[in-house]
Amino acid sequence: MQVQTRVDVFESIFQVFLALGTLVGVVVVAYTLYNAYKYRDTDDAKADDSLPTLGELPTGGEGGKKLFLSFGISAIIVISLVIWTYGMLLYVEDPEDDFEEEPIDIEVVGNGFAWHFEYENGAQESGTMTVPADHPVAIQVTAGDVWHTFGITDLRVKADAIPGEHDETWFIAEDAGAEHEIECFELCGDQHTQMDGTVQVLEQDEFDQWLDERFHLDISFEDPEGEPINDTGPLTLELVHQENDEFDEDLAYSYTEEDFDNDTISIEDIEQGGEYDLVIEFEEEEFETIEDELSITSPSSETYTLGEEDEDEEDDDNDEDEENDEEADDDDENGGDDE
Ligand SMILES: [Cu+2]
Repeated sequence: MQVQTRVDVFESIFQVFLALGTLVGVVVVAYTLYNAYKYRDTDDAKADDSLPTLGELPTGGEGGKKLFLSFGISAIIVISLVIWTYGMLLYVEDPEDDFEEEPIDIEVVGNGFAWHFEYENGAQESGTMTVPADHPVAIQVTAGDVWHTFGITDLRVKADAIPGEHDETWFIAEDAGAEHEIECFELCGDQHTQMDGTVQVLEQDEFDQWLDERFHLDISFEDPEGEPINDTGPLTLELVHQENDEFDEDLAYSYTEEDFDNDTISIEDIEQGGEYDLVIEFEEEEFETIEDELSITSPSSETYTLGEEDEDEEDDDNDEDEENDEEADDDDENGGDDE
């Protein structure tokens, strides 16, 4: 059996309610018009025994049979609707048993008027959520700052994003190549209307390839003048996941100068994102050993300067600057409160 998407479920609930509502409406209006015509004011009206008189309690005719029938049919319709709709909503709430494939887990974080997505393997994206077509996607929605609500109207998705809580929901995007708009459905601040994004739907094999390329890392070297270095002599490059012990596989990789191609070591083996320790040791040349921490969550390249100053220190300086900026902002806010 084809798995029902949220769109299918809500579409069929809407269609059934529309059809039944129309049917009931037509019957009620038609019967009203029929009676209005039947009991219209004519000269021979006094001859009709069944004509209701003012102040009389209607029996519904035929000893209450009609009344019983109409109440009975209404009750059956309403009760069946409630049971059927409740069944559909139970499916929407917890469809996992009906899925043929394991859903893809994605954590969704609303923060600073933007949406961020983290995949099971540690890959991260912002703004664009890439998913495979026809495959269930389970999302865990949270927020980093204030209350937001994650919504994809096309796919009938809406989930509260609340700091410290994870709201779980799911969807299936059926059309490969389609793009669906993501919006924030909670008035969250002055940039609320710009808090949007896109769901990009890929074919399953395109998605697998996309996910595989998340952790491609290019490492190259340059001299202090910025000229590429293509002859470093023998070297060993070790890349180890900082939480290596927590994974079944060994997430430690090593390379040598033989892996250089066009002055670059292209690392394509990584399948788990996260924080990695990088150590590069040079055997012959007088270059200093490079030690770095890399956060590998999307395709990236690193260039290390060999010789005098290394790029590490520059990076650290930048980080500090950012922190100082944030502190400055905080001070501003506090100042505002005091006034
Ligand atoms: Cu928001």
